[in-house]
Amino acid sequence: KILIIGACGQIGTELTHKLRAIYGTENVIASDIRKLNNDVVNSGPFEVVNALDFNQIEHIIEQYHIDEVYLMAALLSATAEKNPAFAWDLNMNSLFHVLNLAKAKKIKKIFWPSSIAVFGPTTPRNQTPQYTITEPSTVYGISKQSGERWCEYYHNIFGVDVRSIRYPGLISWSTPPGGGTTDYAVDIYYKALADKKYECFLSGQTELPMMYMDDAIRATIAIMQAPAENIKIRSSYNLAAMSFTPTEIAAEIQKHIPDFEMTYNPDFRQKIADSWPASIDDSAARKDWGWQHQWELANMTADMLDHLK
Ligand code: VAH
Repeated sequence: KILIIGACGQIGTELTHKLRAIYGTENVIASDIRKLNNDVVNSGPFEVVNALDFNQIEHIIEQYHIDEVYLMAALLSATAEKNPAFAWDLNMNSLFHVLNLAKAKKIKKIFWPSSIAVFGPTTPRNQTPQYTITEPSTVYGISKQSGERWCEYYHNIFGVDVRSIRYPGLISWSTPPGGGTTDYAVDIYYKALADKKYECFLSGQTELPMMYMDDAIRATIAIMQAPAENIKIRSSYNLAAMSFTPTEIAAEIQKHIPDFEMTYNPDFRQKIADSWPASIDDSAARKDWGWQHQWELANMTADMLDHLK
């Protein structure tokens, strides 16, 4: 059975629905810090779990005979800058709890999300390689870089089967994002439909790696279903689909909403975005476990506007 911690988050929500469709609703236990009134909670088994409470997690694992855990709870980049101590605590200690449960053989497999935020201002920005300089300059990035080191350590020393992906910015219509720097690329669709205008908190030329949520969920399930011997990288895999700038996504939206207007008013998140790569080399994921993205800016924009209108 599968436990998703952080099942009501931006990734967790769609991940829960997809996993329930594949493995059966009763075999996928959703959990989050609070019981919200949404379809993740109302469509299958749900438990209130604090990702920082080891005993709570251990109890749920024993109660439901869980063998796989997807740990999706975290503070993202923008929020983490405002709450560094809590962000470090939540992002790191939730990981240690799950790694230690696997070390104690209480669970068999872990998925843990990393991010392009592990890269920093000294990382080569274009087609960033799988192995390169990682000097993250954000609290979130530091926690993800450290988490990757611990995942690899627990795999090498204790044989823990933990698998991880460095997600780019993720865009979805079904869940609002929570405190990320790439969230402009989600907000813009809502605002284009509601107001036909959007004030972007990043400058128009800020190129960032992005991915449609459908691709991100498919990659998450693919890496977890791959035979263990194919997972050669136990820190975290680079993963990519597309890169675009705010001006490019605005132009794509204008093909559907001709009088859509974009203005730019960069805020503190510009500095975070400027520390991240513009594009990512994900050849290792494509080689080791057959990754292949399906969504680009044009078909994603059509799909987003179609779902949100
Ligand atoms: C964030 N959406 O903006 C997340 C992600 C690469 C970006 O880590 O913090």
